[in-house]
Amino acid sequence: MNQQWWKKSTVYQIYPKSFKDTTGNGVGDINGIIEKLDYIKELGVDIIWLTPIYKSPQNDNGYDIADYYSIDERFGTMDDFEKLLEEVHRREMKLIMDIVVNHTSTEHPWFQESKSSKDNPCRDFYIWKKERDGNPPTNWKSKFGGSAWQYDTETEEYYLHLFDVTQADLNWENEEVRNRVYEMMNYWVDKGVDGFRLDVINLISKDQQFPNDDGSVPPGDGRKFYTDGPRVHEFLHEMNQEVFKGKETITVGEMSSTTIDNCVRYSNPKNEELDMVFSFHHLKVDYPNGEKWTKAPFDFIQLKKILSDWQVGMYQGGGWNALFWCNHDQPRIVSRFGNDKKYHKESAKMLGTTIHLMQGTPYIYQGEEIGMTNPYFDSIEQYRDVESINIYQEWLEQGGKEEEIIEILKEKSRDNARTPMQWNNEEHAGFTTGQPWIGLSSNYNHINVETTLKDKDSIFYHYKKLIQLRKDYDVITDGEYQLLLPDNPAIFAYVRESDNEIMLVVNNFYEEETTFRMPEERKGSMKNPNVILSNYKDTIGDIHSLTLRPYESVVLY
Ligand code: TEU
Repeated sequence: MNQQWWKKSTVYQIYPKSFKDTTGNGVGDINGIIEKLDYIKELGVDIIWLTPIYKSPQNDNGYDIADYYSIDERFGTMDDFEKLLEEVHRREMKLIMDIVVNHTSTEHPWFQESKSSKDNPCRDFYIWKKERDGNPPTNWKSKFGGSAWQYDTETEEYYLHLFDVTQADLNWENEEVRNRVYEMMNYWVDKGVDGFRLDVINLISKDQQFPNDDGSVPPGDGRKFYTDGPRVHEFLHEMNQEVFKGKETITVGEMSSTTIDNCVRYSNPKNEELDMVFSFHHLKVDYPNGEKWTKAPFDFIQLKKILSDWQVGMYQGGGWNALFWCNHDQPRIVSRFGNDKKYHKESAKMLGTTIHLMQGTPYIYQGEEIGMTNPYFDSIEQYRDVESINIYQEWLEQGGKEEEIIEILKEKSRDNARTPMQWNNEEHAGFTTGQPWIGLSSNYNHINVETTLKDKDSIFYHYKKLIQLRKDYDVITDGEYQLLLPDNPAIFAYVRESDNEIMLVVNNFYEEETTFRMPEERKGSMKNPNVILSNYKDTIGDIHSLTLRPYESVVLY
């Protein structure tokens, strides 16, 4: 098998808690996934990524692992998992696990030991520090609000938690920690899993000086002292040698606030670190001045620039991108950069086309393929996510109005992605026969899998074509990328080109009709191209002047 078999593959992300419940307890489970494997196969994807299903108190929906070696009973048993793996393989798909090794749950036995006394052999598995002049060791902020340090009254020191207070950061400087992590990963590889998505993996190496983040305006949150930190490449190379080398695994690192240069290093095969990376800059174009908790339109020119810079930078450096709009932390893309009402279908397809025909490996998040939308929850009681609940409380404490934060959560909350998968138009969209752990969007009567599969013109079949195009046209995987009309305020157009192939992708990101005109220097580069994909029944005009209706998307080859 080709070593880089995943270059022509597409990944489907499952958030088990919201996928399919078979027990009636309102929480999705492994057997629910098994039940729906034929549906996933029908889409044409090659790889399934499962978000964490290990034993966990679920304070952050499984990203707080209490035992890396067992399956949380809410999701099923190890036998169920093994059955799932077998069924996935039987359908000639692959399965990758989500591994969270920047931190563990504070319920993990390592942490319990570590916390028990200063001379416990596991003390150094985590990052413990003394107070500094009556304050926490540094002024770093937790990503979920408040200080990143928590005081422990018994041993009179603070431990670091970049995320929730129940997610303690592991000390990667400790060799024993690293060895235990690799050993655990090998356990899953030996079981037959095909790879890993590595949670916030570029945060594992902290600046050992632990400096305060002062001097910038507004003051920093500390991220510069642990993002792509001093030893991160060394640690990932070591992990590669210990776990992945010589195997046909696929690895994707989730990279918080990273840079192109670092991502080239992480994913260029020569360095033997990871296979590909998720970066998030393109999903911050609606965070004015870096602020997530505000309502703002997205900056379209910036969106084009960021995606294009990554395309070019990674191509030139020999790195590899993971391509995505959606995951369990992001609002639904059709509600965010599309139009989830009047142009639901058109805009969902247009967005799919824009991202899938770039260079990299595309990821589809459950429900994206049917155009699931944000649910627009309007009361805090409907939210479940620790991040949303924390920001709501912080907002009120600081004198903000409740209506304001609710309006912001409707757009930005991670729960927007976590509502149950919409299978049909029966009660709770066929997700559960019980009470779902989180509410559903009211639009499941018409946006659901059953309806989508009956409609040959649905978003689902458009995604299916995109997946197939990547297999059929080498230029999608190998060609160079060039952005056209960078300053055009409505059109996202790019060319993919190799020695003997050329593909033009033209997308209207807005509701108003507009015209794509081929830039002078590009005229004549394509002879008699054919439309190979579109989201309208016909095309108006030709390659030199193309009329684009609302959210129209045309691919010429
Ligand atoms: O997310 C890491 C991350 O940095 C974000 O996408 C995060 O959700 C965002 O900054 C919040 O505003 C990963 C997981 O995907 C996420 O679900 C976990 O909560 C987080 O790590 C901690 O493990």
